[in-house]
Amino acid sequence: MTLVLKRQENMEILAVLVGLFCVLQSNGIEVEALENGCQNFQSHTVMLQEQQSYRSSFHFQPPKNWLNDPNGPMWYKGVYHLFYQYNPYGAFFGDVMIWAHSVSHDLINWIHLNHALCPTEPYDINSCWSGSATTLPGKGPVILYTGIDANHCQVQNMALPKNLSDPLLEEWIKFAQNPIMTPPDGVEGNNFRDPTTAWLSHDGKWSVIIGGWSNNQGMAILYRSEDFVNWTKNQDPLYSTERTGMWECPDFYPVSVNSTDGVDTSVLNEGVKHVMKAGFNSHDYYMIGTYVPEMEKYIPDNDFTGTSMDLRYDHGKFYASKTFFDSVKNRRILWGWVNESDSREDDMEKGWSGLQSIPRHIWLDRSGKQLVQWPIEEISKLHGKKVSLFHKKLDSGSIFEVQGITASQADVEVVFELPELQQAEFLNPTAVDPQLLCTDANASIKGRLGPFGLLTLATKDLTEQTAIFFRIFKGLKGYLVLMCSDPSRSTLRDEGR
Ligand code: DQQ
Repeated sequence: MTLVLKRQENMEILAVLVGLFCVLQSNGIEVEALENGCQNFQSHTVMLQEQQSYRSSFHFQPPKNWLNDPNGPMWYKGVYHLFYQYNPYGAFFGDVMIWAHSVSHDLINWIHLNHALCPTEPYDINSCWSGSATTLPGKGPVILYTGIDANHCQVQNMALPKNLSDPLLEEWIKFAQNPIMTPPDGVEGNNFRDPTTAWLSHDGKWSVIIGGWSNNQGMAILYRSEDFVNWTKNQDPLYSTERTGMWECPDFYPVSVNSTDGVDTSVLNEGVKHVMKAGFNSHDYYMIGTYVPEMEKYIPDNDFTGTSMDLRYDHGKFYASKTFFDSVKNRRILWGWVNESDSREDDMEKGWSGLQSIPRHIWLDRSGKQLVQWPIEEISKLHGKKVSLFHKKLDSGSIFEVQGITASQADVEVVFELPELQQAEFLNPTAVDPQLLCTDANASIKGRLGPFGLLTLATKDLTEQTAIFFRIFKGLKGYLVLMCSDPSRSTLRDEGR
């Protein structure tokens, strides 16, 4: 091709070329200064509030469209960052998913920024799927994410901030040598995704796990690196099991054995145990155990069983979650995607789908056998009018209306006192699936002690209601409280859904 240009035009073109392709040094890692291409994916039109009667205002949501997994949560230079899977084209999971980006000073009030990562390159042209952020000591944050490449194969890519002095980290640059990991032998191109936050191991090398499925086993595929750029697959996964499906969005982190404080992801000492979380069958399951870096093995106290007895973060709508260590308040924070149950048609009509859970402080229970979670303390910023009631007697079959609350969202603290527990029915939780018990014995079925609880979002005639109810049982070692919700009458529009 011959370019015949006047001198001035020629200079402009040169300037454009330099702007697009110059090579930068960021974090000491060489990156390609490509425009991130997100200009083509911005979606700014905002729906009117009155059209959105069931829209949440406590939880994190973009102004419109589909949201799923939280990605790369972190704190940097005074600012909390949340990236998330987003479809810029509508309220449905799309063929082209991107990383949207929001920032906050308190994890409650958020500002939506321009999108961070969009499909532009052969290694992510069909979507930028989930991943995590790692802060390299003395250098700054790096994102690892899954790209869906031109052959629809899942590969792992890296992106770095364009300007480390920008606390908002508004612009991200993809690494020139992406992809940095491709599916290893034995792992198919659709079973290799969702890199975790990496950690510095005993030998000074970085470790990261990728969710996978191979040989009928769900697994945490382990990669190691000296420089965060060149990654080698460890011979064996950090953990694998035949009892689960493909692992999505794994998470791996230490928890303190004697404190509710969080610990940074690379901490390894006598005072911590390690949590391994994996998403499969649409739920997030976890194990507590010991990480043995010399053997590159994770040894859980109790292996996954593939049954309902496996530990779950949440028994409601909560998936693809991710934690991060908040160094400001020394705590570990859990985010999860609240994947609603509306139909695709309803989602399209309302113009949005999905929200992020209220961020939760998460720590190891004193028993060492399970995790404990609680909404972060900043949630008190959302509290408005307080309604208090004391000493109300609930007779069998009676309903008592709490007056003074007109909002569709309320944070409720309630204490029920039961005068008599002796008559509770016996329940052996290892023989009965409590989850099924909630569904089978919905809120309308009477037991000896329960159901009692709250009817939320109820119409005056109670034809529409969402029951949150409790039943008490006698267990093998004491009393058991079963907490359930019954969404079967939560909308009149599509009864029984
Ligand atoms: N969602 C992402 C995947 C991940 C899945 C795509 C989990 O990376 O495995 O949006 O919800």
